Amino acid sequence: MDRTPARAIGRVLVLNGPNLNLLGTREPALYGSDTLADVEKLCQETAAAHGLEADCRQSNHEGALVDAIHEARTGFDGIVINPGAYSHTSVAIRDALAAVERPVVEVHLTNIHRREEFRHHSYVSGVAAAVICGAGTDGYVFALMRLATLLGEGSR
Ligand code: DHK
Repeated sequence: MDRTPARAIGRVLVLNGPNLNLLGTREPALYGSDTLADVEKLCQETAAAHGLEADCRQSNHEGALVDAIHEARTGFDGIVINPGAYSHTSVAIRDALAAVERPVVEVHLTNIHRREEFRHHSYVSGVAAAVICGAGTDGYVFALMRLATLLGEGSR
């Protein structure tokens, strides 16, 4: 089925958190060999194919991620976020996402539930419309597809 909408349905912020700038060289057995640039290219292409415009950002700093999320209050219709290790620690990022009132899809490259126990809980999951983990970089594709569906439904 061709799910490509005839017109743009929204702008999406794709946010990657700490250490994800090292993708490709960081523990490749866990996180794969694709670089952050590869992931961002994949996100741009997927977004375009689903009628979305993606703005991809990465930061190692919690406050910078909070600031970027706040920008979504006026500039974006939805958020894809891999909060990295902040998933497991950051009430500030969770609160920022809740404040923005935009659909959020949380992505983890790895299956956090098969890893150390401290990774099993994510503060972000409670404010996410969907959570995708363990699908590698495909997770970003699934996340953008889900946002396209949610935003398309919202515009009908
Ligand atoms: C990425 C990280 O950097 C870790 O801290 C998380 C997540 C898992 C991922 O799988 O993408 O625990």
